[in-house]
Amino acid sequence: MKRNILAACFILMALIAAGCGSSSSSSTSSTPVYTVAYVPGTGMNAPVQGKTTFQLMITKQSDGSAATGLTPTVSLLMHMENGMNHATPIDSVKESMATPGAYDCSVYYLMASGPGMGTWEMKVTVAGETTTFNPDVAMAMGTETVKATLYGPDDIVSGMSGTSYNKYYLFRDGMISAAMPSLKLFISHSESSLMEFKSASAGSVMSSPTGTITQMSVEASSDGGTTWISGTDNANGHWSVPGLTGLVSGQSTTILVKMSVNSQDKTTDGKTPSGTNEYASFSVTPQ
Ligand SMILES: [Cu+2]
Repeated sequence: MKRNILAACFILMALIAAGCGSSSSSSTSSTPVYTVAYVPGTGMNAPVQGKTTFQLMITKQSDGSAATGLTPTVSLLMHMENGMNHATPIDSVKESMATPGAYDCSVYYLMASGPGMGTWEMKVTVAGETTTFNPDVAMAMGTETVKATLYGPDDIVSGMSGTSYNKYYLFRDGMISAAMPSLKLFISHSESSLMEFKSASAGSVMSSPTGTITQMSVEASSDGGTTWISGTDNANGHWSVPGLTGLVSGQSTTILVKMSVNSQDKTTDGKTPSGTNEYASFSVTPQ
């Protein structure tokens, strides 16, 4: 009896979470086996433009028990009010080590949702069953830079509407501390006019334009470009630049970031490096 009450409470909590700023619907040919609940973070961890983590809670419809050992996939598409659609970089979807039936997701939202902007559509597919949610994503607040773009002639794609670029998006990948000043970035290459993203690290294979990344470097400067420190490729688009100097806890500062891919220096305007187009600027406030 106690167990049933607990299970009922759990389902109710999951339903509340799923109803929080999102709607869900399932599409399956036969009776669904699983219930998927979207559990966004709250407070400091609420969904926001830039890096966002959240959980999916998956239970079995038969008895409401936690569904473990699954490999759910997540896709995100923004329906813009101007009629355009685009995806956003997804880093990982992993089963939680702590909570049975929970799956930890890490994504990088290009844009906030809302009036004048558009709606995010998230499809979660598990064992052939797809559940759709509409996550609310807040605008980034304060002075922190959440993302920047760098690109170059190698990223030109020619389409029906003329020449455009498949740019590299550099996202802040967590906090920076004054005591351990390491700038963390997640770098993703946009493909197919923002309908797809590929994490950018040595060995990554791009599809538009086609090619493998055989050389990539990321450098950062915290002294206005006098000293540049080489970053470390931590694979799957994750980069870190340790040992930045002069950072003070609680004091906003600008960190410049340079990047080259396959020996081409990427710039803020896609043109040949000359002066201030050579680096992206990240306004950061160390902890
Ligand atoms: Cu958008």
